[in-house]
Amino acid sequence: MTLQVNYGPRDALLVVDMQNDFCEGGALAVTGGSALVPGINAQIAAARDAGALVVASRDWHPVDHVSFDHRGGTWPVHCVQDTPGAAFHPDLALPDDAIRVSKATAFDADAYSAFDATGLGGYLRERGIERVVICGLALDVCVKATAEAARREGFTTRLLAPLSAAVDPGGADAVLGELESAGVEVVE
Ligand code: VGL
Ligand code: ZN
Repeated sequence: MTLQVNYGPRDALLVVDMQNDFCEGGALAVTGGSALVPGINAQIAAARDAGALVVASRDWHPVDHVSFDHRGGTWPVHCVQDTPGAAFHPDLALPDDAIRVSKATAFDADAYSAFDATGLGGYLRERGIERVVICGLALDVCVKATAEAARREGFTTRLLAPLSAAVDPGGADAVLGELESAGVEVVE
């Protein structure tokens, strides 16, 4: 599926958490995760050709992070800093000059949005970015939180729904509805 987005220099493509642990075979695998890679690579290439900024976030937890179930959290151990599971998917074609944003790096706090305690919003404004185009994983967790935060930060926000997948696929339609209500332009 080729999604036509007319990128320009005031756009940022924000690829959320395309990491091994969220893809098939990973610790917190999202069904359909790996299959998103070719389509996301096409968006990266289109964004880059048009002079848009390419940003990739990654979930980047310390060992014994508060979100892990053995610490009373909700998730299995995943995306531990510098482990293979935390690495970007090997086929993700991230240019060398793409901006990498690590989130949820504190022992005692989780963060689902790529804007949460990262300074990303201010950085994008400094770069003159007005619109954020979002894809990646997981639709019902970090993609949702990131899209909502992008709106709150004042960016025009577009979600490329076919280039995202949910931990709970049954809840995906409800998530898309909530995002539309929050002012996110959802491309289906
Ligand atoms: C995520 C669960 C836990 C995500 C991160 O990136 O969607 N999901 N941590
Ligand atoms: Zn996490």
